[in-house]
Amino acid sequence: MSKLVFLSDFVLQEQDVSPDIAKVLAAVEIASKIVSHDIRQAGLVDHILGAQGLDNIQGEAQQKLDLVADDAFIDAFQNCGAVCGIASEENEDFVAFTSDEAKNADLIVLFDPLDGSSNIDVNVSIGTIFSIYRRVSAKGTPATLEDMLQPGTEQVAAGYVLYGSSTMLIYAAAKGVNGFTLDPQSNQFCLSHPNLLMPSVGRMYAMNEGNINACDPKLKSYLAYCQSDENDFNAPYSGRYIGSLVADFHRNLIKGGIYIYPAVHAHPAGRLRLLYECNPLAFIAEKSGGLATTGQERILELKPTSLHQRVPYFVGSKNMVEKAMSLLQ
Ligand code: AHM
Ligand code: MG
Repeated sequence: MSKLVFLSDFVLQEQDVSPDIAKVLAAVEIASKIVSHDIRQAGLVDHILGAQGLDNIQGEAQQKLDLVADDAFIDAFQNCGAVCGIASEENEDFVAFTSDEAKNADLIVLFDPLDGSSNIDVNVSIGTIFSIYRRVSAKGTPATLEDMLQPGTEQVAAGYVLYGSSTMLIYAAAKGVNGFTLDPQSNQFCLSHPNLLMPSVGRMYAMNEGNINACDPKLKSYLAYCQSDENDFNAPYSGRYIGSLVADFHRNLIKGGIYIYPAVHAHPAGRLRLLYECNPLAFIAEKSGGLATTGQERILELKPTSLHQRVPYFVGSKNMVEKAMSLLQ
């Protein structure tokens, strides 16, 4: 059997990652192992399953595990020595860390601590999504809102942890995308999916089709194309919608496919958050050869206007996203 390559060794030796990015990845490792462990015990211990009784800033019911994950990641970033501030989907405002070490740090992390939280109680895959930027404010001062509202093109790295049938960490940086699987025996993330490339077309489409009458009617032509014999495979694609973006995205990254969350009546600007969900996955998509747009514009070029901004989202295999866009014109 070939030697296992741990994430901690990989980032230092093969990816030429700066020491501060390595510290953030170490923080992601620590927090995601805590969350992964908690998820594996869900149902057996009290503090894991169910709603905790309050809504988050977006008016969505917070689950207990949303908060467990949020605390674990904030603690890890705060203590890693490389991050001056964070913003999380679960908190109304960003947090500028106050220690001298943090004020002198260079990195910002934006994250969704637990994506797909409506799936927590039903044992379906969920994940953590994160995005890393360099600050634009001066070192030695507290992080600012401007640091948080940078376009996705400024991301230095991004990734996600998928708590699925195994726990995986996907990490994308300038040189490409690599996947690591948490080995339960050693409790280490080990390189399992080197140099991931998203197929340019796949046989699967993911959209909440319950929304079909609540969105742009032109989308019906794209779904009809997916369901027809007239597409790239001359056979209907398969519909696959998990309802955890990170899990739907991961399947499409490996097998090829498209994920769509358009503007709908209930969410006129789209449902997914630009900073915590769309930008990091757009970065990973592009680094692996895929594409992410609003249906009109490239996601990574949007200039964020607020922390919890939502956008319509088309992400996945390049040819499929381009085809969907062509039918929306
Ligand atoms: P969350 O971050 O609160 O879990 O919300 C985002 C989730 C995505 O993971 C998922 O694709 C989508 O919302 C599901 O929405 P819907 O239930 O409207 O289909
Ligand atoms: Mg989410």
